Amino acid sequence: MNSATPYTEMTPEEAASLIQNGQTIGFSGFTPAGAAKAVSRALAERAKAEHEAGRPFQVGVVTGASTGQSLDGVLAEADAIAWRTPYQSNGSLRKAINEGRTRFFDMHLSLLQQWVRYGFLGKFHWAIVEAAEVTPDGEITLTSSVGAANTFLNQAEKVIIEINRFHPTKLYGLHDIYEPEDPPRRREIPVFSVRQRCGAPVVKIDPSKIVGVVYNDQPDEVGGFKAPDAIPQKIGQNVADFLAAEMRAGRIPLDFLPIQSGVGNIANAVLGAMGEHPDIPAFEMYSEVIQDSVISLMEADRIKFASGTSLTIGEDLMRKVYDNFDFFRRRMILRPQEISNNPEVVRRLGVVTINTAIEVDIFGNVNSTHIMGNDMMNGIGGSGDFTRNAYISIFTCPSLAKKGAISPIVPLCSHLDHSEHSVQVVVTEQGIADLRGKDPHERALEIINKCAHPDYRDTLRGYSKDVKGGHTPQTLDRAFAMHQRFLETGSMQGTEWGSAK
Ligand code: 0RQ
Repeated sequence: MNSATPYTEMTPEEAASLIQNGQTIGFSGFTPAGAAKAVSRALAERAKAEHEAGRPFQVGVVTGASTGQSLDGVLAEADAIAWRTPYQSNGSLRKAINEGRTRFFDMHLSLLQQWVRYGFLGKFHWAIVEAAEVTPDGEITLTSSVGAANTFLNQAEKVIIEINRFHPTKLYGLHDIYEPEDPPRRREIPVFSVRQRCGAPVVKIDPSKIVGVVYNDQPDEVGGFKAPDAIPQKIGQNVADFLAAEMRAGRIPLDFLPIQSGVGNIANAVLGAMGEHPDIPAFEMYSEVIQDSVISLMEADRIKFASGTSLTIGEDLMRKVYDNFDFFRRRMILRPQEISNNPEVVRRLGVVTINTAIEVDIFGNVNSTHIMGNDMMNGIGGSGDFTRNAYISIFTCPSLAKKGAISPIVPLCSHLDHSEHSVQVVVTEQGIADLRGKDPHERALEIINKCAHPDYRDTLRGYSKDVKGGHTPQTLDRAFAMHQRFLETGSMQGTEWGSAK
């Protein structure tokens, strides 16, 4: 026991020794803010030792979303993950998934917590959660994310808390923890404005479930952003111009609407361009990830408030936020992912959603997750939660990938995440395709002429040239000819259609 709390203080190794082969663990962590890091490292070492002794050792790993090297990375490298859900982005784990060594199933992030409560994912033996503080009566102040941590803490049989001293206890009050009732007793989610709180600042659990507390001081493993190069900047400019034009046309209110933006360099550039646009007023975000550009736009008073589930910012910026926390505390809320991504709330608040696609087809279907139909990239994340329920849904991507060998605009997506019914606007550095109110023929022309790279426009136009009749000018035996050409030659350039069979 330690003098400050009634909990047993453990080393990460002692905590890891309690976990058994075949058990399921809910870890805190979201892109990869607030991820548990110490026990997972020790667990990877334990798995390696067990494997060397000829014994099987693998666990089920469930998180909020992606985590860093200290969780997904080391566990995947130790071949310790039997199955995993939802979103991930670690290279070693991606390899294990695509080689069939780890079973991965992809989920909408807003569904995860209720699936855990409904029992759809089986029993949760452990919750391993990073915290800034835990009181003797079981009140837990989380760190830089909420994700699904509150549900793991409530549902798991046993709990290990990683107190991370990098994060100050003054984080108390940043989080808004609300867990809805399950059907048929569920009521409306009581969030009627971006900044409205509806829950508690802490997760409260039965303290007798906490079998140990581990101490750590490692910051979040958040990758840095590249200074945006010309292509993401132009995409960002196009999105900002589109939204300003929608406002001028009276289709977005003059006091604007909340914005959701995905993760990555394009998303960062889009927010930067919106922040600089003279016609876009200071706005609010109802998003899942609060990333680097949001912080500088808050300081410049261009973003008034951000509601998310994670504060995914680099170490230096995080120190700056903590140094000036009175300023930021008044401008941010971190909520559970089932609330930050909640379809009901997204639809109610009128969120304008901006996400990045891997592939978009000429009819407006989007692939966010797979490379050439086979390999998993990261997962659908929250893109489906937001897109399907958006006021306006926007997808961005560059018009070329892999130095021009790939056109992300294709005749038919090699995997489908968002259908033409949910996708309203596509933006590349070439231009803006507004698909609203257009039939499949019009959509195809709009996307090819406005968004495809000029090097691929004739090829894409040729795809439908022989189609006679039908509502959608699709030719099944040619639909993947561009992909096939890439797989055979290393480039989609020079795809020829031949005559349709
Ligand atoms: O590969 O790094 O080897 O060159 O895909 O592409 O352009 O670096 O873009 O990092 O923004 O990721 C969709 C994956 C984009 C991400 C995706 C290759 C490309 C590169 C990555 P290299 P970029 P980003 C909220 C919203 C789904 C979840 C989501 C994502 C690599 O945004 O995971 O939206 N989204 N969540 O070269 C083959 C193509 C390609 C291609 C790109 N057509 N074919 N390779 N690449 N297009 C956040 C959360 O939910 C947590």
